[in-house]
Amino acid sequence: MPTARDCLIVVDVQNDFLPGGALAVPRGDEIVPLVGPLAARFETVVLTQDWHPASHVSFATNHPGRPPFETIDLAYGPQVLWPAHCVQATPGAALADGLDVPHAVVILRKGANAEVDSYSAFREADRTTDTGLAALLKARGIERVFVCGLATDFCVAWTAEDAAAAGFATVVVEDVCRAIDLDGSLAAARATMAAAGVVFTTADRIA
Ligand code: VGL
Ligand code: ZN
Repeated sequence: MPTARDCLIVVDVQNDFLPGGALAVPRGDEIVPLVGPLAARFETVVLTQDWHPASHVSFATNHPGRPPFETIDLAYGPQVLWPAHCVQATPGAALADGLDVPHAVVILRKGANAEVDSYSAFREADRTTDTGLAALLKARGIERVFVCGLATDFCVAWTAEDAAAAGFATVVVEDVCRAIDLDGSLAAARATMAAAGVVFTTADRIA
């Protein structure tokens, strides 16, 4: 059973990442009803929301001639170009209907800087700009972070890796995640997470 020193981060369970959305994660809808019962076991729950301006650097539409899902090199490293998604205050950016976490204490919006992507809830893709989340969790006495949500191989993975790097014991609740799986990105993300000390579990094991 999670204690007061555990927290759950629910990553990007937003309309644009569900089937029919702008950047649909296959079977992403399946996790929506699983999040509420999982979150109910945690006193501290953080929701994240991908929250981009229309001019965001990760949107293929902002790179004329470049198709979505191609990778380009930016000053801070490789960047996958995505279909425009989770544009601030649009219906696609809204948290999914049926996401039932009334006791969430923080909704962290990320990716608002037009020039830098932010898969992780802890820092932007330049790997330097801190969101302040680690300090917030530490101030609340959190020592272990569980992560679930969308997508396993991007925002969940980067969030989990950064949680581990920030000194939290980090656990990914794998059955309450779904992946985009672009060119082997899921297997790569699993390996990178494991190398960072992240461990994996399933919701039924968090009694
Ligand atoms: C995500 C790609 C672009 C995610 C966000 O939530 O995993 N992936 N923006
Ligand atoms: Zn995004």
